[in-house]
Amino acid sequence: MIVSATSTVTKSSLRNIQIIVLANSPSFQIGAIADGGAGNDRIETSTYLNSADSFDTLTGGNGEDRFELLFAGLEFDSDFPDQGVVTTITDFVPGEDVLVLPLEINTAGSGGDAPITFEIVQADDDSYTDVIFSALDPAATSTETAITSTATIRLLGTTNLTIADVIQANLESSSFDFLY
Ligand SMILES: [Ca+2]
Repeated sequence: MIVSATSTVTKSSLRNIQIIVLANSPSFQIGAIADGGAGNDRIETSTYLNSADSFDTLTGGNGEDRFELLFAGLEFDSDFPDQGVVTTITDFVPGEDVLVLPLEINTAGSGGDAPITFEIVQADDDSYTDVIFSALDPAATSTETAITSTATIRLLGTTNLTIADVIQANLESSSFDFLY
């Protein structure tokens, strides 16, 4: 595996599954690159959306790879409701790889966690497919219009993605005593 990161990176191997964990702390410049290489990999990222300048680029390599993406720090700003592309995966193969999103996202405001939903949008020219997730501001009151904030995971070169390729789970970042 290859990892180039300003994030905290931990690597381990469990039952022949290579595991890469990228944890982007709130104050840290991110924009990590991780490449699982051959074999079945689990690549986990923990991305703090608020304050990030650049985002992670992930490559699974050959094998059946599992991308577990955790996000935190989602803001609800009516001027900037879309966070844009927050993670790029360069070689996602539907039916072989799995994209795992959390059930909820930690928000930057006082509203606590917000449930997320997602939709799949394939580019008109088939050059990528976006998985766009969204959350409704949990702090909104019934008297104001709640802001929906969105962010995009871009799968470069991927077509024919289906909801069977994307699952939502109660993700927690792995914590191991790492053996390199
Ligand atoms: Ca791999």
